[in-house]
Amino acid sequence: MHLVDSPVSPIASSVNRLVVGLGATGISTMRHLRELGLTFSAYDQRRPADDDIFWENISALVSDENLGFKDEGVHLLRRANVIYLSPGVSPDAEWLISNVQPEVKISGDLDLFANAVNAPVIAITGSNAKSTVTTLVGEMALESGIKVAYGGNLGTPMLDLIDDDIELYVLELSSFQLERSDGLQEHIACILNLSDDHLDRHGTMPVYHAQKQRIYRGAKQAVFNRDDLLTQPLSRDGLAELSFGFSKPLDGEFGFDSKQGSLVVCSSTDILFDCDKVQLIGKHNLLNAMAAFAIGVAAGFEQEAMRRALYRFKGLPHRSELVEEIEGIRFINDSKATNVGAAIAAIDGLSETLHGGCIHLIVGGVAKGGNFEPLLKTCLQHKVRLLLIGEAADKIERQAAKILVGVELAGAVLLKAESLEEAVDKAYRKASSGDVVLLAPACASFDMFENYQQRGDCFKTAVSAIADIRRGGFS
Ligand code: UMA
Ligand code: ADP
Repeated sequence: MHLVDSPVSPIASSVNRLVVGLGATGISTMRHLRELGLTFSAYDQRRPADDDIFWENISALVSDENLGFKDEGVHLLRRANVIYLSPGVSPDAEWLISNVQPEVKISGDLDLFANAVNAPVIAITGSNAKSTVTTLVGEMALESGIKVAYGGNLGTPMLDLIDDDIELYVLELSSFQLERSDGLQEHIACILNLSDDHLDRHGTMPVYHAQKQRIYRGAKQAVFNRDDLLTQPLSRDGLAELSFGFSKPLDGEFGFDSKQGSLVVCSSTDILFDCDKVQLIGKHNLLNAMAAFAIGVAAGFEQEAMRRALYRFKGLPHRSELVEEIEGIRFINDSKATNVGAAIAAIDGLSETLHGGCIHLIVGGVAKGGNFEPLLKTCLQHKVRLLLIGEAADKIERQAAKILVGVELAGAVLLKAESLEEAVDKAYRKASSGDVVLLAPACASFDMFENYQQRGDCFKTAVSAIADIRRGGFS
């Protein structure tokens, strides 16, 4: 099985193409192949219910005999020479490997996208902050008057963005999308940060790191985080580089500085923006704004337009989102913190706004192979009380028992809750003015919720219920 550089040409008419995984990516891939006039079959391990909206989308795209599900569809796998694999399907899955020909080429929507577009592409990846930075870069481009389309892992499948009028594409790319791609050409590429994530799928950090590094293949310009060595391009042949980071910038770097007592972001000595005017919460988000600015400068956007877009950007829902302030306690929804690195960034980012207050951190869910020790160590550096929820609660408790040994507050530092509502309630009862109740679960949500949005909405509802009671004067 070949992930790259297969001798099979995907556009040859004799090729048996198969789209595997019929979610958002699979449907957009089929639409794209049809527009190119290419034939294909389609396969999914799960057969949607008869009344599922799926059937409305699919009937116009592929005939019944070229559509297969579960065991009845594996003959389609056996005859395929090129497979367009959806990001959620692992190329190492036993059911896939045991049914495909050894010479099959595994590809994905990114290769089709790279072949189809003529306009420049900005590609952004990282363990965290991809959606925030991609959206901000997209908004900055729009404000600069550029006809831009942005999406990818962010939501709109990249093949659905393609349009002849588009002058610039901004793509959020996941390790899953990069894993099965030969690379983009002529683009600006950025890795924002790298920490443990998706290790249940990639196995080890070096493998995950290698998948992320693929973003730099064929790029002209790399933008990376100089505080995070793993984001730096491993291969630097002919690649221009720009870095961003927390430190004061040297020549050609982006960083923080202080001007007349205010925190500013500079490139070398040029002031780019004033941090006080940014509406996003937390220093980690200022770093994200800096990364977006660095990408925008590399792409030649107008600086004044970038500032306008940045100053009005309030951030995406479920990312360090202030829900309510009740009796001086801020309730912040960071449900999108689905891994340990994100939760650490959320805590570190907030710490400067605390002025001695405590963070009541609601954490837990599906661990995805993550190790919570770095998060627990961060909790020790700040005043953090933990409220554990979901599947990972026992694992976190076990790791905490080792790390929090001897901590004076041990009994009060860690509480368990059966539900998110109960965790919010317990956190509120322990909190006092100046504290923050933070939902940053460091885990996926699937044990208790459909997705991170539903988890964030549940948090907001629980907080609103407390606010209503307080406003109504009940206790
Ligand atoms: N399927 C199988 N076998 C499997 C796994 C899945 O047959 O082993 C089938 C499912 O039955 C389903 C289809 O594949 O019908 C789903 O495919 P998919 O999981 O690739 O999902 P899509 O709907 O195509 O969404 C994907 C991304 N999902 C994943 O990477 C898991 C979306 O990112 C992305 O927005 C979308 O393409 C458009 O580009 C989501 C995500 O969670 C938000 N991404 C991860 C993340 O951000 O951490 C990487
Ligand atoms: P992604 O698309 O990579 O998941 P998002 O923009 O949706 O990125 O943000 C996800 C989470 O990442 C946020 O909820 C926050 O907890 C965390 N985060 C935001 N900025 C940073 C950063 N600079 N470094 C690490 N984690 C971050």
